[in-house]
Amino acid sequence: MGTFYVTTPIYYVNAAPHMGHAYTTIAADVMARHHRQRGDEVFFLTGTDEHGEPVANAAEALGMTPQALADQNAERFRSLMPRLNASNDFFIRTTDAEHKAKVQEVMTRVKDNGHVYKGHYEGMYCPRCADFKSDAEIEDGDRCPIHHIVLTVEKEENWFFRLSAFQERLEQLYADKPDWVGPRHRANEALSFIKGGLQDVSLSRAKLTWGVEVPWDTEHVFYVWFDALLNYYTALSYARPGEDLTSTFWPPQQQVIGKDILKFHAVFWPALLMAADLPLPERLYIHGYLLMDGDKMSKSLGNVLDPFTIIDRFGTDALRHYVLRDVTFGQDGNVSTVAFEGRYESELANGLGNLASRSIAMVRKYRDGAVPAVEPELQEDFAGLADEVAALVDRAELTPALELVWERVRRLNRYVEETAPWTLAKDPASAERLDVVLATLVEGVRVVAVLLAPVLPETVDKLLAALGAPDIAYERATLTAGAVTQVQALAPLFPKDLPAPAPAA
Ligand code: ME8
Repeated sequence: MGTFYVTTPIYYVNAAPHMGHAYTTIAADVMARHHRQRGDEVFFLTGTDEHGEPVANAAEALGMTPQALADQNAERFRSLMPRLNASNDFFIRTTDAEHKAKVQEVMTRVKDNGHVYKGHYEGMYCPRCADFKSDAEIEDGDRCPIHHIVLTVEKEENWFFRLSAFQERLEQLYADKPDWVGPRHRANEALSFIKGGLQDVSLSRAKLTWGVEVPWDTEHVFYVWFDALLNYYTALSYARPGEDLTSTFWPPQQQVIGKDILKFHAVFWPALLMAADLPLPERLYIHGYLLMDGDKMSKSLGNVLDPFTIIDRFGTDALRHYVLRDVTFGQDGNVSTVAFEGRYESELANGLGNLASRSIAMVRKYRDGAVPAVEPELQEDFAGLADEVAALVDRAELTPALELVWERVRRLNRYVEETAPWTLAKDPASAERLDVVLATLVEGVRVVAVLLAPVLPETVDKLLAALGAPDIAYERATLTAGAVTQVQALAPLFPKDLPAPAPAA
């Protein structure tokens, strides 16, 4: 048992939340819930990134002030969290006064440590990424590789962060701790970027833009990425009123991001922390893109699968399960309503839902709801399962971890077919055998439920309530005699006769 601090990126408020944002949040939430089960003291942070050109430009286009747009859209992100059943301990907004003051404090230390100077810069810039692109990154001569828009040429006189000075220390970091970034190919990608030669990066913008004031030069605001990255650190100092959690939770055990922001998190971020004399995060995990029709889902590309629509129709758990199950976490993968409905039916309704309802129904029918206190079978199939799942989650391998559990769901459904309790029930001589089968089923369902609690929190609540065994502490994830003594009726966990989808607007 220890502490577990997990973060998502903070999302831009220039657009409404979409499935990509839901995806990262769900993944981090699963890790947070899993660690709470293991008895760790958990802090789970998410929030919104509210400064910089992406927001200022979007506000201007809408005829709003940046603050008004930020307030409006931050609220949409904040209200996404309970709808996803995200158990975040805090929601940071980079316009919070406490965040801004702490950014100024840390950046002043970076400057005092000698890592900041005034200089000139000219380069190709993407206003949507708020990022200068190196020659190797530029697509078709003048376009952003992510947004495919024409880059602008920007010339600046401003403050610079001496990133180049961290080249060796960063190479050493990757040599000493090759696992600090996962999956492995992303660590290699970051390392090759570093080995390609690091240039100093602009740290401030002239004050025309919307951001945190540079304390030693009030004509400037910090370049949004410096302000944004530091959220992971600043939040701990004011998330809990009257208490500073920094010494309890810093550094994070796990940060989760999408591959679009790898460079910032796997290169700039450790360098910035080194420059500020702060300990580095233990692990950064970089997941892939959810794709629709092979392209990255994003508001600006207009190809968005709406999480709210799915939640309204199928429930939160179905969405949580689908995104982690259908796309291997860490890789890119297509998502579609057809694939979603397929998984819902086969794994949730027919797989887990059917297993749970028939197991409980049989105990009620043949034993009046009383579960025989006998040693369950299938011990071998469940031996070591909880430890294997925990080891995978520790490496952020969420999809294989889920697969291990679903193997047991399938095993239990096969067990029902093999043992045919309805036949045993007809023969009084088979009463003892039926006791074992029923105890095995109920106990197997309980263990599966405990392991699925981080992914399907609502479903597991209902299921464990029906089993009268609500405890999801991780050590409860082993088959034991007598863990469940009496079952209650269970309404279908995943109804098949769902309301028709709402007509397209
Ligand atoms: O980049 N598939 O914010 P953002 C999977 N504010 N994940 C996706 C996705 C997709 N199609 N689209 C978005 C920013 N994401 C900065 C971050 S952090 C200090 C600052 C997820 O609103 C994924 O986690 O553009 C990605 O990294 C993040 O949303 C980008 O969110």
